[in-house]
Amino acid sequence: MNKSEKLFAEALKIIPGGVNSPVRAFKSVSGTPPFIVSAKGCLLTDADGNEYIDYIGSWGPMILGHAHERVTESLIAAVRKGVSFGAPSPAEVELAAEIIKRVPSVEKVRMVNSGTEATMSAIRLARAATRRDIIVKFAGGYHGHADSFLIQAGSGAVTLGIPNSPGVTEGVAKDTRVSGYNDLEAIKTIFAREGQRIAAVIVEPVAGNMGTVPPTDGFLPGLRALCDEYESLLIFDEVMTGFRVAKGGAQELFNIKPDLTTFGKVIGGGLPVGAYGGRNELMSMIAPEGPVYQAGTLSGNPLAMAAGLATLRLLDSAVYEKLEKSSKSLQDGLTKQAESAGIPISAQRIGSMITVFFSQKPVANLADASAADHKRFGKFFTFMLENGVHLPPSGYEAWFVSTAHDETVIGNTIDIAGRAFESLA
Ligand code: KE4
Repeated sequence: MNKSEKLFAEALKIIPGGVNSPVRAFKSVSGTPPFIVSAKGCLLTDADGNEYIDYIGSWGPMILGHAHERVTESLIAAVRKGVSFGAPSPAEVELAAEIIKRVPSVEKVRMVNSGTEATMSAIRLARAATRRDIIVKFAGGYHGHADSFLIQAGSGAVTLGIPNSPGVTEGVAKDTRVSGYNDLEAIKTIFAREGQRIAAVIVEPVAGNMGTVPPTDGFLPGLRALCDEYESLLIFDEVMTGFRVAKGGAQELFNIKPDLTTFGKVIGGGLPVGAYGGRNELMSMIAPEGPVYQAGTLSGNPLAMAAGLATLRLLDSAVYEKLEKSSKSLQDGLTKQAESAGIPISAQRIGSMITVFFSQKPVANLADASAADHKRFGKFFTFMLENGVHLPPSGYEAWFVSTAHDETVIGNTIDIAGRAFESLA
């Protein structure tokens, strides 16, 4: 047994599934997850000294690559000043201002400790503001593991085949409706039937948890119009897309103004973080300004604020131009290699979020994503890992390109993928 295998055997005895988040367990691909001991730039190093080009990117946060000098310096400086005060600190105000500067629909923002906390708080606020109970989500949409969302959920839930988790009570599930992503007619039917009871629609403006699935033209504007018509709130879950797909997130890219937005990942630069925000009239309902209670011991933690600030402040337009170029060349290269190997794929991308579906046709929703060949993805994943490229270990996830993935790294990835596709032919 190598070191990762020994560590996994040990972990399996004392941690559920040997991991602290299910999707890391390689359940839908074969083999033992490498235990990572360090990372720099676009490279991961495991306990046995193997190096991998990393496309997990910590599931989104590492847009500047791992251990970026400026982020590391900010973090070390913050650590030296003490790690948590339980009192307001200047960095919280600075990060709130940075988010608001980039996202015009957000006038006030509250920091929390994860994307899950952000989305569960946003729907509590939406229910309070509208005095309605029903939340509409989309099949394959993943908004963290709060009860209301574990109904036909994506990411690890769909990967493990438990999109509807045990432990979620009928009482909770009854207030969640699930519609089809990119299917405007379906959600119009739900609204026609019970629109007066719908507090909010929560949507990933670019789905990233059933693989990368862009919104079709008209889908997001259609959701905006429906919410306006029935006075429901539109929540953009930008935990993954926020500051990832554009400087102002997906709402800038698609020019849609949601009522509430949730954030995570990039705004913490790899430290535990989440946030939710919107117009003042809504956010002023949050305690202690208003009656909607939400709290957190480590919310606004100085370390997460320092890493998030350092990251956001480096994300200028030039970074997004660079990411667009490198991610497009990866997408084009993968498509060409698969074509020459005679392997049908749909390489789908928005910005630096990309997914290769082993599918004859484009993937527009969860049914399409589920119909893709996930066994073939498993084989592809294993070939890539054995040849030094660590993809997310599920066909239902987005790969992330960082500014540290330079032309040479992208070229190497494409070459290895070419051999991987050949091995599948
Ligand atoms: P966290 O609670 O994991 O910080 O955020 C939940 C969440 C909410 N909304 C969106 C759009 C998300 O993508 C996520 C979390 N993303 C997954 C990756 N697909 C986290 C990976 C994991 O669960 O380990």
